[in-house]
Amino acid sequence: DYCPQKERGDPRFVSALTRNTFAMILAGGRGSRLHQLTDWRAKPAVPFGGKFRIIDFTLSNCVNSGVRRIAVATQYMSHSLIQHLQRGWSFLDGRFHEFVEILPASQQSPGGLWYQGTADAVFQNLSILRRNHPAFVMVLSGDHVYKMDYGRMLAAHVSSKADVTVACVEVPVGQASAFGIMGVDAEGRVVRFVEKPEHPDPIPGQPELALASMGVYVFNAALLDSLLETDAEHADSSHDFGKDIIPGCIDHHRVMAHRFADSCVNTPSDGKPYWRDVGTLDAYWEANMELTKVSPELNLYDQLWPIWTYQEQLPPAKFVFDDDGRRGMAVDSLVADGVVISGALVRRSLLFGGARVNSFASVEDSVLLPEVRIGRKAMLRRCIVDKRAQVPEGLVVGFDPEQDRMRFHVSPGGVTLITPEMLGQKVFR
Ligand code: ADQ
Ligand code: ADP
Repeated sequence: DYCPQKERGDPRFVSALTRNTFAMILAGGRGSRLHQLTDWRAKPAVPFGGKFRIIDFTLSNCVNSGVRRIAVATQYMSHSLIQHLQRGWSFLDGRFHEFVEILPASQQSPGGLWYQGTADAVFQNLSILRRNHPAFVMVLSGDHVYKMDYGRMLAAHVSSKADVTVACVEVPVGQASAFGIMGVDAEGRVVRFVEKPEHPDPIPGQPELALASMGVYVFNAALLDSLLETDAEHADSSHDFGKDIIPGCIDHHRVMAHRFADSCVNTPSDGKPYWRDVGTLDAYWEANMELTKVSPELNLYDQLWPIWTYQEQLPPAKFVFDDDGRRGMAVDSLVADGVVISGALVRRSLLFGGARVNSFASVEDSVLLPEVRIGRKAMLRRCIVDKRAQVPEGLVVGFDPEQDRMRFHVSPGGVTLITPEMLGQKVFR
C-alpha cells in the first residue's frame, strides 16, 4: 500500500510536503446570514478589507505556503467569484505544475445531481484529484479570514503519522454550536467530533472554551479517495465533511487535531491567533472595523505573507477641498484606489475602489463596497453599502434603527445594510 509517510517521511523538508499536496477549496456556500450581501455572490466572493475578497486569504495561504496546485469548487452564485479568480488568480505558472483551477458545479455525477454536501463537492471532482496524484489533499473552506502556514500543518500531519488532520481553534463555548466541536486525547488525537452540537462540550479544565474545527483538513490522498467512494454509496449520508466523513472515521483512522496557533502566521501581541468567520453582518462589519484600528490584529502589511488579490487599475485615492472650501478627509480609515472624497468627512471606515463621497456628507464606522456614491449632505453611521449603490443626497442612516428598518436591513448588532435594490435602484451589474 502506498504510504506517504514512509515515502515523504521527513517533515523537515516541508517543501516536499507542500509540493505533494493538492488543495481543494470549497467556495460554493451561500453564506445566508450575510443577507442581501450574498444575494448575487457566493460568500467567498464577498469583498473584505478595503480591496480583497474573502477567498483571497485562503488562496494566499496556499500560494505563500507553497501549496500551488489548487482547485476551487464553486456552486452557489459563482459568476462574480469565477470572474475574480480569472482576473486575479491566473498568475500561477502551469509550466511549474502550479495552477488555480475553477471547478464549476457541472453535475459530474452520472445521476446529474448538483453537489449535495461538501464531501460530494470533492467526490464529484475525484478524477481531477487522481490525475494529479498528490500524496496529500487539503480540503479548505473558502469562507474565513486568517493567515496560516499550511506547510506547518502538513509537517505536523506527517510527524504525528496521521491519516487525517483537522485544524482547530478555541472558541467561546457560547458560540460553539456554530462549529464542528471536537474532543482530543493527551496526544492530540481526535476522539470525539460532533457537528454543530446543541450542547457543546467544553475543553476539560477550560469550561469557557470549546475546540472548534476550522473546516481545514489534511488527508492522505489514498484514504480520502476511499472515504469518499464509501460515503457516496451511503444513501443516508448527507455527504458532508463535518457531518459524515470526519465523525465517521475517527474510530477507524488516526485523526489528529492541529492547533491553529501552531501554524498561524499572524500572531498578534496578545497571543490570540487571528481567525474570523465573517458569516454574519455583525461579524463582517466588526472584522472590517478592526482593520481601521492603529494596530489591527490582522497584519496586512507583512511582505513575507502578502494577501494577493485582483484590483482594477484605477487612479490613486484623492481628497479635495470642495468649492465651498470644505476639506475632504478620511481618518482612521482604509481608502482604496479610485476613491474621491470631496468636501466630506470619513472616519473609521473602509472605502473600496471607486467610491465617491460628496460635499457635506459624513461617513462613520462604515464599509463602502466598490463604486458606491454618497450624495451631498448624506450621513451614514454603522452602515455596509453594497456595490454600486447610490446613496441619495441628504439621506441619514444609522441614527434611528426603527426608521432604517423600514427601508434597509438592520442587523441584531445595529449595523445597517444598504443595497441598490433597497434604494430602488436597478443597477446594471
Ligand atoms: P459550515 O461552514 O457550516 O461548517 P458548510 O456550510 O458546509 O459548513 O461550508 C463549508 C465550506 O464549504 C464553505 O467554505 C462553503 O463556502 C463551502 N461549500 C458549502 N457547500 C458547498 C458545495 N456544495 N460546493 C462547494 N462548496 C461548498 C464547516 C464544518 C464545521 C467547521 C466550520 C468552520 O462543517 O465542522 O467547524 O466549517 O467554520
Ligand atoms: P461583485 O459585486 O461580486 O463584484 P458583480 O457586480 O459583477 O459582482 O455581480 C455579481 C453577479 O450578480 C453578476 O453575475 C451579476 O450579473 C449578478 N447580479 C448582480 N446584481 C443583480 C441583479 N440585481 N439582478 C440580477 N443579477 C444580478
